[in-house]
Amino acid sequence: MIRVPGLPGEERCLVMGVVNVTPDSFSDGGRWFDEGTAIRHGLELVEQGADIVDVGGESTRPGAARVSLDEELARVVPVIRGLAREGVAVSVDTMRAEVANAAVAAGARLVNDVSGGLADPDMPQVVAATGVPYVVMHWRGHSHDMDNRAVYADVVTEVREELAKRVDSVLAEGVSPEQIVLDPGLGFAKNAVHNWAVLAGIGQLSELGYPLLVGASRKRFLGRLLAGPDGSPRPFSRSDDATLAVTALAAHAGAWCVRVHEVGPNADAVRVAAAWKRAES
Ligand code: PMM
Repeated sequence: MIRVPGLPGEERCLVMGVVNVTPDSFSDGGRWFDEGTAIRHGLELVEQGADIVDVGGESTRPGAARVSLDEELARVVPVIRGLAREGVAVSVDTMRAEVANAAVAAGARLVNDVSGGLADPDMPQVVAATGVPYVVMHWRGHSHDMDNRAVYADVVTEVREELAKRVDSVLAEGVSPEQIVLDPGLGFAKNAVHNWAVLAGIGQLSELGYPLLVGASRKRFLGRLLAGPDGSPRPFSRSDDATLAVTALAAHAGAWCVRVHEVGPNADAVRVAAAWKRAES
């Protein structure tokens, strides 16, 4: 099992808490936008049981436009430095090599790249040089048109093949196999049917031989599943219990880490899944 330096070596699924330093993120945009609030929120997440705090400065919600490099750096670096100083295992959620580099220099211990190295050709080499764990997510293009790319004949097979290609590519750029974590990218160029198929296919994706990260928290497919009688999706703020159910099932299916907004109950859920698994063996 891959280790983020400084984490306890528990045999359970890890919990990554989300701090979006953005005015417009998927479900928490604007809430942690100033530096002090973002750092305080990150520390709260650790108190609630987060093993890793994921700091992002660019929204990836469907349709989102990109922010400039300078803006992204200004958003994330001070927050990462502040949290790292407190001993928090921080990951940086970025598609940009320069941001990843600055983040690691500021104390980040993991790079979470939703584009899996596709958005910035320099990313794999930068990650290789830092030696930190690298989340390679399945991605087919930027948020402004990713919904148009949600076309598959067999989503699990295609996600698996596309991730395998990304792995080959980042390995060729010098990333070591021990650094790699894979993520099927729920909601990224995937509709609800695709997301459920991918979750049910966690076992097949695990066969690639790398730890898996799952990011279902507050995503649109959960709101749609829980739609009211009139068909209107459940708002993000009331889909956290559904996230919890996905966490328990994903952890039991062998996920290495879940990325969530509401840490406390998810930290409980991964312990339940671990106890269940232990009793099975
Ligand atoms: N989802 C979002 C952002 N970053 N990173 C990984 N590795 N996996 C994800 O599924 C993922 C991510 C979008 O969600 P948010 O806007 O609520 O943070």
